[in-house]
Amino acid sequence: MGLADRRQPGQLKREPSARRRLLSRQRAEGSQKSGRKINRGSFIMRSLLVLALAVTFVAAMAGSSKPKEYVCYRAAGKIVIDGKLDEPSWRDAPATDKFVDIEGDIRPHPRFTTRAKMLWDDQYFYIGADLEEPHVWATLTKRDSVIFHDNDFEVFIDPNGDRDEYYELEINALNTAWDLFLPKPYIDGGKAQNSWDIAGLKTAVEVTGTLNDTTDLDKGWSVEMAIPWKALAEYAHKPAPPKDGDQWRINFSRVEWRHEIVDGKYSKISNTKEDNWVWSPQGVIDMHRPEMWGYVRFSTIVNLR
Ligand SMILES: [Ca+2]
Ligand SMILES: [Ca+2]
Ligand SMILES: [Ca+2]
Ligand SMILES: [Ca+2]
Repeated sequence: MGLADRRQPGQLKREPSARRRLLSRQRAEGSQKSGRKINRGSFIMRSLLVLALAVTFVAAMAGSSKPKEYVCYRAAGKIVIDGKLDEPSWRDAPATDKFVDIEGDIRPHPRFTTRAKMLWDDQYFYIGADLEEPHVWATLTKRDSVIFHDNDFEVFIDPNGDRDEYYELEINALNTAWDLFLPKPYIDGGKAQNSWDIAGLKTAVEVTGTLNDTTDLDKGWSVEMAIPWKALAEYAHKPAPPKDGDQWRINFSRVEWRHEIVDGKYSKISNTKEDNWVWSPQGVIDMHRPEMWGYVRFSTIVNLR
């Protein structure tokens, strides 16, 4: 999801509808009481009460999108980047909460489960993800293609959490990567630098099922990545590798398109919007709001059973 503008129209449409729901609720509350004789004082009191309820409602909505948190432990031994998250360190690494809709709890729960894990050592920041998916398919094979045009898994990293100078990495089930650097978010006039590559990046995908085969149902796919600290250090303005207890801002997203099968091949249903499922809800259909991302706290503890 590199392009913010493809999501902003949806956001603009939805916000007024939330306001409409609130207003109609207030009107409904008012009409239930319209039969009673009321004096001016109680009308003002009731208005204040409605206002207080509205403020509480808005505060509750804001509270529901509190950024997620994750403790990233050190890896014990070698992590082989083969797409299989079967090393002991992965086995014992905590899984994130299940991903939710990018807008949070106001939208339906994702149709398929997604969870991520993180690990680190002196050389790499490791990210693993499991994506439930009955139809694993992908088409893009060229590095730095617009990968979210396929179903994908996406990583966003802002080491010092200042909203500027952050990294994005997207990958599809063919293990094609799109890595880019954002000097600042699109809404602040930022322009993506696709030519920025993560030097030494290692990624792999494991499909549990069959890729691009429409005749069966799959279990899903998993992603395994090793991102060199050396590459992340470039615009980190923080130690990379991190120190014990350091916190970075990070979020993960998964783009999922509705498909149909045409002549035995997967194809996107035209004029349908993609689903965006994320770890830490953004509240709006835009991943490029780094202030909404989750927190990863790095620990020097090796967390093995
Ligand atoms: Ca592995
Ligand atoms: Ca930054
Ligand atoms: Ca690139
Ligand atoms: Ca298949």
